[in-house]
Formats: sequence, C-alpha cells, structure tokens
Amino acid sequence: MATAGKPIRCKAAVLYGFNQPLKIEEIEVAPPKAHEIRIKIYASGICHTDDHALSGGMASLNFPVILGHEGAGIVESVGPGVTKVKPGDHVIPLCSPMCMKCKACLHEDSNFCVDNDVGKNKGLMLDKTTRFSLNGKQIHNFMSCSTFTEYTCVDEFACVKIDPKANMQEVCLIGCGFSTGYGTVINTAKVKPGTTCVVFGLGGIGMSAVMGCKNSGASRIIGVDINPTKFPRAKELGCTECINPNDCDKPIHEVIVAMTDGGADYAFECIGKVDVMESMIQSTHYAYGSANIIGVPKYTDRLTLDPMWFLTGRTVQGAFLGDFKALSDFPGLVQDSISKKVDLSKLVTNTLPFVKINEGFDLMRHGKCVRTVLIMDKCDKK
Ligand code: PAD
Ligand code: ZN
Repeated sequence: MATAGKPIRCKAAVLYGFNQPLKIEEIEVAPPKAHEIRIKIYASGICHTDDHALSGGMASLNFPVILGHEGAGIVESVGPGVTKVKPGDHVIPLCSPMCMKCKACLHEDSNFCVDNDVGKNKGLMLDKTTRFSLNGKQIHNFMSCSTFTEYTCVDEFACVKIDPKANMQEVCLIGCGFSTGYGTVINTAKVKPGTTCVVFGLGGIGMSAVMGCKNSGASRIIGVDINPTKFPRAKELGCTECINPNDCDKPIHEVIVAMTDGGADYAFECIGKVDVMESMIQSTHYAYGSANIIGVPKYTDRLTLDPMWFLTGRTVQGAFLGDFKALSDFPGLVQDSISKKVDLSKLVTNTLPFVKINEGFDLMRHGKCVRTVLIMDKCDKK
C-alpha cells in the first residue's frame, strides 16, 4: 500500500489521566519495525475493562494511553520478518497475545502468555517503545493492542488472521467480550447438558456467557442483574428466568439456593464486584457447584471466603478470555459467527461513529447497551 514504510496520521482517542474524557487527537502511527504489524481498524467494541482502566481500577496505567482491546481490521503493512499475515489480510488484534514459546503458551490449559501486558500495563511494544506519538511525545498502547484508533501497530504475536467474509462490526467482539463470557462456560466450567446455570451481570460478558450456557444445553439459565432493562435480551439469548436482587427480600444467593433445590450446578460472575462474587459462589450447590469468576474487581478489593464453602465439594476458578487460545481458537469462533452458530449481532445493541466514543462509554455506564461498537470505517472489502 502507498502508506507502507511511512508514518500515518490518523484519529485516535487519547486518555491523559484517570476519569477524564477521551480526547480525539490526530496522532502519528510509525511504520512497523521487524516482526510488527500495522493494522487499519474498522470496528471496536467498548468493554467494561476499558472503563475499569480509565477509572483507576487497575493498579497502574501509563499516560497518555490509547485504550481499546476488542477490535477488527485489515493489515496495512508489515515489518521485516513477519510471516503470519500480509497486507490486506483481515485480522483481530490480540489483547491475549501468544508467543508460543513460554510455559503458559505451551501448557494445554493456559492462554496467559508471560509476555502479555495484562496487569503489568506497561503500554509498550516488546522492544519497550511505542509506535504512537503526538507532536513527538510518545503515547502508550493498551493490552498489547489499542483499538480506539484508526490505525494501530502490534507485535506479530498479538494478531490473528481471520476469514474476510466475517462482519467486522460483530467479530470484533471475539477479541474480548464474546470469547470471555462464552469461553468461560464452554472451556473453563465445561457446562453439561440438562444443568442449571446462573449468570450474574447481563452486560456484554454476561450475555455471552448466557449464549454459552444455551449452546451447552443447560436446561435452566437464571440471569441476575440490578438493571431489568437487560432481561428481554437475556431471555432472547437463552435465560429461562431473570431476577433483580433489588426486588428480593433475602440475599440473592439464598433466593437462588431456594429456587434450585440446594444450589445451581454452575455460576458465573460477570460484573467485577467482590460482594457479588461471594454471593455467586454461595449460589452454587455446596456438594458439587462450579463457581466461575470472570469480572475484574478494583485492584485493592479482596474476597472474604469461608473455607467450608469448598470443603464440601464446590470449586471456584477464574478465566482470562474464557480460556481460549486466541491464535488457534479465534479463527474457529469467527467461522461460528459466519455460520450463525453464535449470533454476535444480538450482542451489538448500539453502533456509533468512532468520534462519539465518550457517548459509547456513557451508554455502558448507564446500562443502556449490551455492547456498543465504534465504527472507524465501513468495510466493503469482502
Ligand atoms: P457491562 O457494564 O456491560 O455489564 C455489567 C452488568 O452488571 C450490567 O448489566 C450491570 O447492570 C450489572 N450489575 C452491576 N452491578 C450489579 C450487581 N450488584 N448485581 C447484579 N448485576 C449488576 O460490563 P461487561 O459485560 O463489559 O464486563 C463485565 C465484567 O467482566 C467487567 O468487570 C469486565 O472488566 C470483566 C471482563 N473480564 C474479562 C476476563 O478475561 N476475565 C474480559 C473482559 C471483561
Ligand atoms: Zn475486554
């Protein structure tokens, strides 16, 4: 492409400090160096993890930074040595990169590469620099990718090629939200047919977990949310019942234990609140319940656990990105989206032009969407 090897000037949403609005700036994206890929982003979902970072929920964040980690785009150019993709390929940038050399990447049960930036939040490429700048000042990346920008640049290990037939405005959600909720159900908990599941929190992650429970053949799927406007969509996706804890005269776990003759087979926390996580654990059956933590709490929060909750036979576990190994699993999820085995359009309740990104955050904060997807450009290149 004509832009290869040259810096690209484009719009990006820059965060300068905690709890500030994102500022649309014209930044410069340097050409990719060896083993790096520059990508034109077409669509990006807004995930609660972006707001978690923005509002100071993570222990550290280097400013200025370009957030966003749930995108889809087309490779614009590649640096020397890149073999995985070529210009023109459709891709998902990975917040869950995989080096395929470390112990975690090689472990059959892990997707948590030692070189990912999750929790470390250095905001740098592997060579400890960044390709984003504004007036010569460096801007950090986020979770190895940054998708709230018209162009991004990632290390080769943070990118996977996908089928160009996929709808970018839908499959961008495979980059984080959909994979996280759906995967925790099918890969981590391994929900069995005929069982009872409870999903706490019916945002993008929780709704994806509901889809996973439905596709796994659960016979009863109970959705829990303090925002009842989420209930119709949750029922459409598979919830058999929905409960608002604020309408209950007992703690929500007591309500669920009573409804399910001793507790659910599986429960999922998709909010990021430790008090709800404690309820979620106690809402599972004491003898065999499987409690699954997905939500990301504030870094200073701690769970208060009674060991007796587990001595009787319950298990509790957590998952990053639904335990999907992005490099090998995402192309298959994209095929599931194309074939409508999973209908990701049901998760995209709102779309907005990229420059309205702050409105998109407000929609999420006020519970007015399941997922808002920002459109950087319409993709007619199939
Ligand atoms: P969201 O804001 O779209 O949805 C959260 C939902 O929880 C909303 O519908 C709220 O109404 C509901 N809620 C809030 N408080 C309560 C409560 N006390 N009881 C019941 N319902 C409540 O967020 P999201 O779906 O984008 O993200 C959910 C969490 O998952 C968030 O903590 C995010 O950081 C985390 C996440 N984890 C991973 C991972 O890999 N583990 C990946 C991506 C996101
Ligand atoms: Zn996310």
